[in-house]
Amino acid sequence: MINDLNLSHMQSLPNATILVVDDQPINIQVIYQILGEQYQILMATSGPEAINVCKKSMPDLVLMDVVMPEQDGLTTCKLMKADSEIANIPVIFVTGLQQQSEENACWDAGAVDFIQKPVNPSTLQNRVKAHLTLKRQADLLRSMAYVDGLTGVYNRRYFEKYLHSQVAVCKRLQQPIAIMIIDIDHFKQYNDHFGHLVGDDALKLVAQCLKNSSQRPADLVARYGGEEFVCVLPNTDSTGAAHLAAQMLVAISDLAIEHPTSTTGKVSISIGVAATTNYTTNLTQLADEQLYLAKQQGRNRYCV
Ligand code: GH3
Ligand code: MG
Ligand code: MG
Ligand code: MG
Repeated sequence: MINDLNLSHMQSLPNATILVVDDQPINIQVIYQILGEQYQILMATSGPEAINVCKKSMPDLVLMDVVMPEQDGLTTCKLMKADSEIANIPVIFVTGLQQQSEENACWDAGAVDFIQKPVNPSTLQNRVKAHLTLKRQADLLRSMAYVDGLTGVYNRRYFEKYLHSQVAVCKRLQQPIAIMIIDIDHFKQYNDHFGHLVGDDALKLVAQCLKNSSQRPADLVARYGGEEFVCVLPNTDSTGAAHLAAQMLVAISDLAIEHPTSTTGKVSISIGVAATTNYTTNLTQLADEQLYLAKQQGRNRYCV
């Protein structure tokens, strides 16, 4: 996910990836010999390269040299902490600097720890292990806070956050943005007929189907609540959003989930679509109004 809420990089400790940044390859070699058997090691020999590797590979931890030509480790760490996409990656400084003031500068730059060169292998191993464990727990908490427990898609809290951030991105790039609100038709009757547990299974199937239908990496599907879902579509106008809505109706119909009391005999959805290039528009309210129309006009359709 393209922003600070990246949840796709939770890794177990044994598979953790560590980026080692040092302008002297021999120093990287020393750390590689200590950690290379347990972890996947990435390397960078300058600050700018380190930031590129972080964005591309999202390592779980960075071991950073302080003194480097061009852009030192302190500046690099500060840049990382200011960039929401990679700010959550913990940075440990590994340096030969001795002064207390220099050590303090490392903390001020946003480091989680500080290791002296020459490196004591046991200290390095144990500090790394401790920080990777903390990182893994933090990732897990973040994911639990933003993922819907039943369906596995994002929850409403994440939707609000994501929509907010993407409106800002689209405004900056002068691109349209669209959202959809998706509501399962006659779902109360479905539960009444099959029971809540079967209803839960249907919700899971619908959620996964909607997620699979969305096409671009920036598209986001979330559970809005109950039997309602939302979809955020950055850089999408009403025509593009309507196109996707039509595809979702077909995809849900193709699931062919039996629903004896619905008009089609299958579970169907209604969709309210709203798109804008006016970034102060309340998209959720607009989409909700369109959803209401879709229900009024007979369900199993979208309105835009
Ligand atoms: P409409 O076509 O107008 O949307 O009718 P509806 O029955 O889908 O709408 P209504 O708002 O009357 O009922 C929504 C139902 O969704 C009621 C509730 O039982 C069901 N529901 C909401 N959350 C869950 C859930 O987590 N699990 C299950 N099984 N059902 C849920
Ligand atoms: Mg150096
Ligand atoms: Mg509803
Ligand atoms: Mg409904």
